[in-house]
Amino acid sequence: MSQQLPPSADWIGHPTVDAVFDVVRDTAAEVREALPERRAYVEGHNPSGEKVRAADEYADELFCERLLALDSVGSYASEERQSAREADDGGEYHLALDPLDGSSNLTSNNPMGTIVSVYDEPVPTGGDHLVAAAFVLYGPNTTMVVSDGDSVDEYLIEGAADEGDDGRKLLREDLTLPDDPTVYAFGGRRPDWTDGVTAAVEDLEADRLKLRYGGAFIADVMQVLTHGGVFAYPELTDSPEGKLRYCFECAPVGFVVEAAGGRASDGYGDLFGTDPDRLHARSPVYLGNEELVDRVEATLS
Ligand code: FDP
Repeated sequence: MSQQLPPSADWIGHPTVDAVFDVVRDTAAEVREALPERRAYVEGHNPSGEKVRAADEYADELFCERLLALDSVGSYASEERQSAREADDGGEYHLALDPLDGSSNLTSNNPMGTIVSVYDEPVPTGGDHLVAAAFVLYGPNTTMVVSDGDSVDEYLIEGAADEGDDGRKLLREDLTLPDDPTVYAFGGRRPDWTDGVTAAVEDLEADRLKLRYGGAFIADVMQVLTHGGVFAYPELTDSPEGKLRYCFECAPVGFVVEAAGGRASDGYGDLFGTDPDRLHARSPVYLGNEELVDRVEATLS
C-alpha cells in the first residue's frame, strides 16, 4: 500500500508556492533543533565578507537540498553562496534565502530568522518580481509569517505535518501595521549616520517613539509589524548602501511590510524602484508605517 502523504498546508492558496512553504516549515523546525551544537565559527567568510558559523552553513545546505528537490524550483540562491545553484530540470520559481539572518545573536541567545523570497525570474532581480515571501522567527517560539503581496498571516510552527495536522497554528490572520506606531529601530553606529539620518531619528524621538533594536533584522521588523513604527538599516557615511542585502533581505521583507499596509523605501524613493546590479548588492532600507517612512524620506532628501 502506498504511504499517505501528509496534507499540504494552504499558506497563500497557490499549491506550488504552498509546497515551498511546507518545506520551509519542516526545515526551520530542524534548523532550530540543530542550533545548540552549531554555535562556533567555521573558517572563511560569506560573499559579503562576514564571518560564518556552523549554523549558517548547516541551514544553507539543508534548505538548498530540500527546496531544490521541488519540481517548481528552478534555482536556489543564498547569502552564503557566491552564485545561485540551478535545479537539474528547471522550474518556475527562483528562490533567494537568508538561511540564518542575525546569526551573530547566537552567542548572546537572542532571536534570529530565516528569510525566504520566491521570485518569478532568476536573481539578481527587482522586488517587483516577487511572487511571495516568508520569514521564520526563532524567538521564544518559532513563528512563520507568509505573504502573497496582498495580505500577511502569522503562524506558530509546531513541526512537520502529520496526518490530519498541518504542523502550524494560525496566530494572526491578515496582519496589518497598527495606526498608532510606538517603536523605531535604526541600525549602524550613530557617529556613522549621515546628517539626514540623524535628523530623521531626532524627529521620530520627538514624536515619542521608543528605540527597539536587537540586531536581527527579522526580530526587529516583527517589533514594527506588531507595535507600528519604522525599521531602518540606513545609509552610512562610509557605506552609502547600508548593510542589508537587497535580494535576500530588503526586498522580501519590504514586500511583506507593504502587504501589511506599510511602505518600503531606500530613503529616496520606493524600494522596488531600482534593480540590484549584482546578487549580493546592498541597499539602505526603511520599512514601516507609511506616514513615518514618508517623513524619513522627506528629511533625507
Ligand atoms: P547578522 O550580521 O548577525 O547576520 O543581515 C545581517 C544582520 O545580522 C541583520 O540581521 C541585522 O539587522 C544586522 O545585520 C545587524 O547589524 P549591526 O550589527 O550593524 O547592528
